[in-house]
Amino acid sequence: MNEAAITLDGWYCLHDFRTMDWASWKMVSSDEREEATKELLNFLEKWGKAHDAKQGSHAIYSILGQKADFMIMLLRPTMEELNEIENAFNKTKFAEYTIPSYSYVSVVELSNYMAGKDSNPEENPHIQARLKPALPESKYVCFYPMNKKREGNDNWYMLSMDERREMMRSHGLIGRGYAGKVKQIITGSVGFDDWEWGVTLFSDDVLQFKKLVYEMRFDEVSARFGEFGSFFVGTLLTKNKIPQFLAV
Ligand code: 76R
Repeated sequence: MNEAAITLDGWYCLHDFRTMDWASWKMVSSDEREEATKELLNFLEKWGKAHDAKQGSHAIYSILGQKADFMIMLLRPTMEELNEIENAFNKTKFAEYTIPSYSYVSVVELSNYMAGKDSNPEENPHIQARLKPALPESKYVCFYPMNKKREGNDNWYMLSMDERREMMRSHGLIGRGYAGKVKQIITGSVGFDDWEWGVTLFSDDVLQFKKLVYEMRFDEVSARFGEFGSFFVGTLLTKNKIPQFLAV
């Protein structure tokens, strides 16, 4: 019997990681830099309108370490919109001074492991808010892609629904211990990108990422089945902070 978990899928998601080409950025005139910065801020203005109209959400984080300098996380109701935004952004003067370093394509996902049976998700405002989330303005972000293992006796996809549900229950309990400290958005990417899920965590206390991910490593579902890609961690870049971030 096919026991695939049933997913609810919400807004489409693009994580766009860029490195700044500071050498080129420094070489142009301050007028040109100002114009390029304005272009970026205009984009944010436009994205802000989509956010206000509840037609999407976005966040920009300055990424620590050499994997990238900043990340734009974008949510939209359709993949076409993400594609349009990506293309428009790539055509800006500002984008000429950025070098793509990583990207991730996925869709906000809730699975039915813990779902109550009686409610209609279309009419449940709590579920709708999770499927179409307004990204929090948390001080820190942590992003990584992950898989569930398919290897010998550790094959997640060969387990029964009941076995998986039991493990997800324990997973959820650990997660709930971080309620109010860490907000997580799970995005599914089977068929869209190289891993099966993207995990995006938000917190005002960066240490909570380490504590949560570490605690989960001891839980069966992560210990036996979790396979992880690169981790990215960064700090919030609000619109006000962008001129300072770009100042040379
Ligand atoms: O949706 C729910 O809140 C119900 C419980 C729940 C599910 C179904 C839940 C809770 N998660 C679910 C699904 Mn999760 N989660 C991760 C990671 O680093 C690691 O070891 C794993 C990365 C973290 C940190 C995390 C946090 N979760 C999933 C899935 C899909 C699995 C599938 O379908 O097979 C993945 C890949 C995944 C991974 N999870 C929570 C959290 C937290 C903090 C919670 C509690 C949320 C809350 O109660 O508010």
